[in-house]
Amino acid sequence: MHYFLFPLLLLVNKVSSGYINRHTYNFTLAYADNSTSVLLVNSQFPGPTIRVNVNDIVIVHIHNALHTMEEVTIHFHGMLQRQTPQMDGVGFVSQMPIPRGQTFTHVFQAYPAGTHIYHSHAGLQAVTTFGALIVDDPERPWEIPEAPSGPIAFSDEWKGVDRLIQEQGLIGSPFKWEGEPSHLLINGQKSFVLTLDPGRTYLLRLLGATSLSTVVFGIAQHPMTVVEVDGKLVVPKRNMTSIEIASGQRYAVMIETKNEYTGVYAMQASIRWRLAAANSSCIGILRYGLQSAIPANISSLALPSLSNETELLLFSFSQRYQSLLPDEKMPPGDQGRPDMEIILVATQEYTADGKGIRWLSNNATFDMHRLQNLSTPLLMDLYHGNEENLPNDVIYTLGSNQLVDIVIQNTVALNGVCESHPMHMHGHKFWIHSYGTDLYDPARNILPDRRDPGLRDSLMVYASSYAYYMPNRSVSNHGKPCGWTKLRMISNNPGLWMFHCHIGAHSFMGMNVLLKEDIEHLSMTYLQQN
Ligand SMILES: *[C@@H]1O[C@H](CO)[C@@H](O)[C@H](O)[C@H]1NC(C)=O
Ligand SMILES: *[C@@H]1O[C@H](CO)[C@@H](O)[C@H](O)[C@H]1NC(C)=O
Ligand SMILES: *[C@@H]1O[C@H](CO)[C@@H](O)[C@H](O)[C@H]1NC(C)=O
Ligand SMILES: *[C@@H]1O[C@H](CO)[C@@H](O)[C@H](O)[C@H]1NC(C)=O
Ligand SMILES: *[C@@H]1O[C@H](CO)[C@@H](O)[C@H](O)[C@H]1NC(C)=O
Ligand SMILES: *[C@@H]1O[C@H](CO)[C@@H](O)[C@H](O)[C@H]1NC(C)=O
Ligand SMILES: *[C@@H]1O[C@H](CO)[C@@H](O)[C@H](O)[C@H]1NC(C)=O
Ligand SMILES: *[C@@H]1O[C@H](CO)[C@@H](O)[C@H](O)[C@H]1NC(C)=O
Ligand SMILES: *[C@@H]1O[C@H](CO)[C@@H](O)[C@H](O)[C@H]1NC(C)=O
Ligand SMILES: [Cu+2]
Repeated sequence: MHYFLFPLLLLVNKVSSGYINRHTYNFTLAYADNSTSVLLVNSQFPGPTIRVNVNDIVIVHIHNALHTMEEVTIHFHGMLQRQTPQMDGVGFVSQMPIPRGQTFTHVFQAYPAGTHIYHSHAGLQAVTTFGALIVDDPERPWEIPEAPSGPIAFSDEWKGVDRLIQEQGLIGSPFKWEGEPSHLLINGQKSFVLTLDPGRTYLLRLLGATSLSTVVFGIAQHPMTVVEVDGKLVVPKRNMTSIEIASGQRYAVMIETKNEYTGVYAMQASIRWRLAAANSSCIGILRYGLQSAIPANISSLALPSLSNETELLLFSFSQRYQSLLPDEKMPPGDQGRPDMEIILVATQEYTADGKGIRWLSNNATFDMHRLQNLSTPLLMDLYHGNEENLPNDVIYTLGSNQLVDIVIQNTVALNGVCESHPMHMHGHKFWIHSYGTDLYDPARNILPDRRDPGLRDSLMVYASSYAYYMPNRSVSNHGKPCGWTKLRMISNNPGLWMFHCHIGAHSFMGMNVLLKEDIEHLSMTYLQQN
């Protein structure tokens, strides 16, 4: 057990040398149209964009203005929260959930630069409770205009389905599935129009703000050059007709508009890795200037060619993004091996009564209701050396500055389908070391797939067999291995961090673990607000 004598209210004014800018935002969380289904930030959808420079101090007052007993937290997805793990926005883990009428103030340093998101981390609220968090780096290499629309967020919509009833069904006995989303939305709209000038190069920021869907996106006749992945610079990947954006992932891409006075092109976002509802694709328009008339019949426009699952798998397994910066290269390890390897076997099982369904990691499920009776957040307990409330079956302990590999082993769900899981790690970036089909073999799968994989914070664990579109599915395959992904990270950020599936339903059904990292060096800095 560790005891810490640091004063809890350590006020730090200067984080690094030089003048620090502070930016304050007021977020009021309330239901749209007084419907408990749709929870919005400041009545906007998507929520207001936070835009600051790297290393600035961001202050966000989160006010719970709901008229029910629903509690909220906001997570700043992509922020490392170095020295401020208590600002990570996970209920019962980094803070108590914010009750009705109360305000919680986040104060953190914007780091690293890039394209990020903020979203609710409570229940399925994030279906509508999200917005862009853009951290500019004055030294970023591109000097081109950004799309005047601002960041472009993809999300899914369940028309006529109440979110609270969805939540009840997911952890109820019997289990009741919410159904697939009825539509994808682009920036909250079913008919998004992006107006750009002809003959220029633009930067578009694409946000995977979906709760369930993995999206492929493209714009007809406008190939994309991917320059940034989850906020990190990558070796530019040119001529991408479409790109895959899983829940929690972000991309910055460049496109060139053609030298023509008028032009109207279709853009399209479609669902991959799940059996999508009919017409759930979202078709938007790119037009050159206001002078370009949008045709009355949109379906007369040619659609972009979007990769299917086979092509997406091929890309991720063999051609994926690479780190650009020399100081962001993956360490090779000792003859390929890390200091520590963790294998997480993800399974789906019935609850003891045989009617409910949960997701498990190494046989332990972690739905947040397990923590509902806590009166202090687990991180605060750890800070005070109190480990008695820790859910030890879902905690993985990391030492100081270790090279850690984590393998996520996918298995076939109860219905015989192997799903894909977009896994997100709080407090970290990691390298995707390797991907594989079927079962991970620690003795053989030692070498990375490629040199210099990209750093990111949200990856896909693919279904490499028994996926929904493959012919040989059967419930008798339940539990069989069906693909794995290995990430590599350095444990250099003391804290208690969630590592979880970013599919809202899967996380709600327990697909979460906690990384208890270098608690010897845990500090919680409270940065000054002015
Ligand atoms: C936030 O709300 C407080 C209290 O209502 C107000 O004084 C302050 O000016 C607001 N700040 C911003 C940035 O809107
Ligand atoms: C919103 O819903 C609450 C609870 O159902 C009700 O008390 C209140 O009158 C409603 N407000 C409006 C403006 O409809
Ligand atoms: C770009 O991709 C398209 C379609 O995949 C291909 O036909 C074309 O040759 C590529 N262009 C370049 C310059 O690589
Ligand atoms: C999908 O769109 C087509 C064409 O607009 C329409 O005929 C069909 O009914 C739609 N299907 C659903 C399930 O909405
Ligand atoms: C719209 O265009 C499509 C493709 O050109 C055509 O099949 C369809 O009949 C048109 N719909 C209307 C309402 O004109
Ligand atoms: C994807 O498209 C290719 C042709 O480009 C085809 O061979 C393959 O079967 C398709 N895969 C799926 C899952 O539809
Ligand atoms: C999970 O439990 C099963 C049987 O109860 C056991 O065979 C298996 O080894 C366990 N898996 C892990 C990763 O602990
Ligand atoms: C929380 O407390 C209530 C009331 O004492 C109890 O019924 C429930 O089982 C507890 N929940 C957990 C997860 O411990
Ligand atoms: C059936 O599943 C197995 C196990 O993943 C796979 O190796 C095989 O190719 C599949 N067969 C067909 C016809 O898809
Ligand atoms: Cu999942």
